[in-house]
Amino acid sequence: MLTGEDDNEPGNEPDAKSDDASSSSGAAQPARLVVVSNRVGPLKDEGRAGGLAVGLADALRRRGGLWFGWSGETSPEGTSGPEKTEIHGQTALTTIDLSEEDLEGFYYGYANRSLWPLLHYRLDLATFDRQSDRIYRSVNQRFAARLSPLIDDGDIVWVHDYHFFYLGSELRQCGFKGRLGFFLHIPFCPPDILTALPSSHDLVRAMLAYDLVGFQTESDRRNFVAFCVQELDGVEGADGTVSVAGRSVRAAVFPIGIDAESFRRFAVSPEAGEHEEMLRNIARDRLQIVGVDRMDYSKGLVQRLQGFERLLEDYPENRGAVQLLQIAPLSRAELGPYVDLREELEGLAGRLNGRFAMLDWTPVQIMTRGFSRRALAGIYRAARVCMVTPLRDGMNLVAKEYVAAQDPDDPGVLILSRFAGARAELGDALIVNPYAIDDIARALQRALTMPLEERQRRYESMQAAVFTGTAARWCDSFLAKLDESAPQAVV
Ligand code: ADQ
Repeated sequence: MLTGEDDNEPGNEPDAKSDDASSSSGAAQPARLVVVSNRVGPLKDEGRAGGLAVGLADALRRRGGLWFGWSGETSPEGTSGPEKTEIHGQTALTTIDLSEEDLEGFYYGYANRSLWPLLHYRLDLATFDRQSDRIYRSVNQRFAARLSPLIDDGDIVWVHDYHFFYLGSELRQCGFKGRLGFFLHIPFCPPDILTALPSSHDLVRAMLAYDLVGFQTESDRRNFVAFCVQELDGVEGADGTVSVAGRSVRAAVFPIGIDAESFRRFAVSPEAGEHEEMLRNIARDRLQIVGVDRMDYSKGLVQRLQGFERLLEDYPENRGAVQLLQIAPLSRAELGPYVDLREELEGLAGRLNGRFAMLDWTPVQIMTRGFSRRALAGIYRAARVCMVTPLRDGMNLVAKEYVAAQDPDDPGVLILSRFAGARAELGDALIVNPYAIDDIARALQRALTMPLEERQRRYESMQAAVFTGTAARWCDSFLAKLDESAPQAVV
């Protein structure tokens, strides 16, 4: 996801449209790329950008382009206020504000109280109200209206994630006739869950305005196709297309990756070394287990702590010999389920520490602060085990970062949820059911006692996958498929 928590570099002239914007796919130059996402940038990976930003920045640099989204700020004018643009070489970063009402209805409301839980299969946490639905559609419409004058039909437009399901159809309404793609970074739940959303038919119909819709996994793609077939009387074609009432969209799988080479370099940087050493010194001869996740209920943090507690109960030789560092930066901390989660985790960690701690040993440490990419790489390298146990996750980049950061001579062990998208590529991790506390405890024990030879064998196969399925490849394969798609007629 584009968290956009990093600051962008200052830019030069405020001019969003590049000179060769009208070049079409038939010409030698590839079409100009226009990326739309909730948060924008950063363009340069100086140790701060996530895999996604790196992949996109690379493509934007090569093609020249525009990256358009929310500034991260609110103002009374909201989406009708002035654009802010930074130019970096051939690429412009252009953002607009939201109003307070938009922030509440669009971002906190529909995107994060309705869609996020629902698409992560958490019908129990999803709430729906027509006011948020209305504001969400309206923000999509206004973003399309602001973007429209900045692009032309020779451009290739790539919209990202659950904030902008309607943006493509709104752009078509504004008259855009060029190629239009969409990528969903989070899961797409089965039709039986999605239909609980009062406007689910409208939402999926809006997705049909795109020429290409990309998903992280085959199961997400199948769920989308199933919705079109079961709910909208669509017909599945042989070539990955699905047609509904005369409109046809191609649905395909593009697992997102990381910039593995950079991450490996980060892991041997002096800053990484300092963090690795610090952690090893603190742990002394204890084995370190690490978890790195936004504090989100989709990440399975409660069950993870319970699994660790079960390890200490069932395998008492680990008492005093292992410790768990959970890095969990706060996210959407204003929303009720996130407040509850934080309380529950802190209570759980407090009880666990109270029950097992020794004078010189604290079993669990939870940290909510952020780290630079290099520091994080050092922390991964110091950890014998990394727990990536979401209850549901689109992909999970932490799993890939942990693998990329390992020392090939003494690699650690990845414990991975069967419900993370990364499972499809990282089958040589120890795969667990994140709901099954005993399963987590058993996997932890196995990881902590795994012989070097087995750790190396598993690492070898996983690193091959991580270094092949990179962020650049994800980006290139999506754009290649979009390049070859015929633009849809304007609806
Ligand atoms: P997220 O839910 O944010 O992304 P994830 O893929 O794990 O989940 O990415 C999190 C990123 O934040 C990682 O790059 C990680 O290193 C970084 N991070 C976490 N804690 C940090 C800290 N304290 N300091 C610094 N960096 C930290 C969504 C979907 C995922 C999907 C991605 C990309 O939910 O399933 O993999 O988008 O498509």
